[in-house]
Amino acid sequence: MKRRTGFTLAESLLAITLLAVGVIAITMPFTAGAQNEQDDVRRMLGAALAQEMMEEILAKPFNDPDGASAPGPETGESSRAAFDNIDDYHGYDESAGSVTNAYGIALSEAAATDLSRHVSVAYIYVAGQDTGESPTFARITVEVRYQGDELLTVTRLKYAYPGPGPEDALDDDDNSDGGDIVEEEDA
Ligand SMILES: [Ca+2]
Ligand SMILES: [Ca+2]
Repeated sequence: MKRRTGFTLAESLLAITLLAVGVIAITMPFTAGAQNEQDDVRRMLGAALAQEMMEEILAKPFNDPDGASAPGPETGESSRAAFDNIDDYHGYDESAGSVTNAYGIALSEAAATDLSRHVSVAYIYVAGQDTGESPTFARITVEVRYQGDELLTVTRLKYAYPGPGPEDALDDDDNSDGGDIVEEEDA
């Protein structure tokens, strides 16, 4: 009878395979955990960026100080710093790498790489409203994208109390800045 020493090739391969499976099984939870952490950090940052932009927009008057305003900037409002009412932000986009705060300082966070920010503002009428009147609701949407795909979107409705337009205002005691904010956050 032939005396057996060592392992056959098949046995060695099986042992290597089992070891490899074991190593993968041990390593995967760690890499998956790190990946989840990255995703969480990015998501948290994205939420902060969306919120920050929303607050900046909501701090602006509903109506343009000069009167008529359409979604998008008016003549002379060529930069974000010159926006003077909510709907001027319509169509405002910051591509990846150029997300800046309200002071014009670019975000240098590594987690912000590949994040971009997009704003749309639309006037809407709710049921029962006279569509012949100036709209009193604006829907503001701030979307943060990661590598071009939606990461999260924050939407709010801003209500402007109907009242004298800016051209009729005699002083700063003007109630056109509205209230009643409804927020929908899509996570
Ligand atoms: Ca304006
Ligand atoms: Ca405008």
